Amino acid sequence: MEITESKKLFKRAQKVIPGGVNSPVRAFKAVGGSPIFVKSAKGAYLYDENNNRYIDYISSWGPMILGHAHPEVIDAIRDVSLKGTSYGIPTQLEIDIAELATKMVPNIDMIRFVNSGTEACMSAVRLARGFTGKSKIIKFVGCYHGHSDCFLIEAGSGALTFGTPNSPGVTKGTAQDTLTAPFNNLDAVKQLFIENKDEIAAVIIEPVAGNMGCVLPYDGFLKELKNLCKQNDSLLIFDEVMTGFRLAKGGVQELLKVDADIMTFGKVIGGGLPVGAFAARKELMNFLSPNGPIYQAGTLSGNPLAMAAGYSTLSILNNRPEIYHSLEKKTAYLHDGLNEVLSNTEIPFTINRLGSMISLHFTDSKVVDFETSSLGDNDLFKKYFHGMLKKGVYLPPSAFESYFLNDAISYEDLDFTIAAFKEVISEII
Ligand code: KE4
Repeated sequence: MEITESKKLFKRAQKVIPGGVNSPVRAFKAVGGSPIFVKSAKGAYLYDENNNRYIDYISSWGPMILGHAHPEVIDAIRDVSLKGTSYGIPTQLEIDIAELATKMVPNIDMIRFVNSGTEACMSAVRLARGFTGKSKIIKFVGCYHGHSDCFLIEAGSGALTFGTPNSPGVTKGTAQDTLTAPFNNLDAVKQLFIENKDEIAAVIIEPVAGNMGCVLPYDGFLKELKNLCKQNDSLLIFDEVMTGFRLAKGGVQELLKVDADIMTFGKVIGGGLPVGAFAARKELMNFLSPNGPIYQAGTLSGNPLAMAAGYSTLSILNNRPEIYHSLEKKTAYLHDGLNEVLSNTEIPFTINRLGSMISLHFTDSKVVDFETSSLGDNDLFKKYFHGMLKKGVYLPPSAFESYFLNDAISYEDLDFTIAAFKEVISEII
């Protein structure tokens, strides 16, 4: 498979864009090699600059749940664009999507739109800190909530287990207010509440994690977290940027029947345009400016094009909930196919899956947190990734990512993927 045009573009890009990309994971640093450059996409397929076709298993890291260039979404964007692209003045569209989102997601009365998942999570933490008057937050190792300073913290070695920056530019002052615990480890969270009594504003979690591969919460873990927050007058923030509107209409709160205090969204809610959002009961949301004292703002928040793409996507999902069942069945079919291929080899593996999120880990350990996710054979993953890419299957270019199926993927595409996987594995062993 020739990717000469992408290689030329990557060289050009690196002269004027740091690393040649506008988001690091795209540069293929975790898997090596030169990234492909996409010229167009339609349905389940990506087309690179050499016109190679790939079945897409990242769906733009989640947003394209309906598939690329869905006609109804494109029409909605086109229709709105003819009336102008941004006003910085309220529009009916913002009300329409806010009413729809608060109808689809349980346990929220109000929602504020922003422009990315990072902005949504950053604003949710400020809302929790402002509402509780407390400073510290607990996050989980391996969970990613965007690139706001307070999240770029890794497990500290300090006795108080507060974090240390995992990026230059993040100050020690910021890090001391972020505590970290291993995912699925309730005792560690209990200990943090004891050591930081009355100081913790919120616990923020990806309720089904997608940034260490797909990692599921233990039964009862999320409910216990909610109880701990309640007992300590802290708030529970579900970062549903990945899971929101993907795992169910109402996200993890609907699927796993557990309530949080603040929900954050991104990806699907924007239908492929830059949208994030955070939502809660009105008692909390009315603390936000201009009604309340907690400031949060954005020039392009509620942008009409983005609202049109999001509203069209959510409307289709709301009116056709059978899409979720279809995605679940297709992902289970893929799971079975990958399992079948690997079960006939000596290769250790674990497959984690929930709904249309799935990840393959080359370890025989159960993958339940970042530590166990790190046990995967990364060299083997790189060979797997490039082997599949050459056969026209585009997987996430990192072992620490979830795959995201879109509803345009057909069973023929899944059979093609499983057959390609069988060939790649036989070439590797
Ligand atoms: P954005 O700022 O990238 O829109 O959202 C940040 C974010 C917040 N919360 C969760 C659970 C997320 O997964 C993300 C972003 N996800 C990554 C994929 N692991 C986006 C891909 C990228 O960084 O390019």
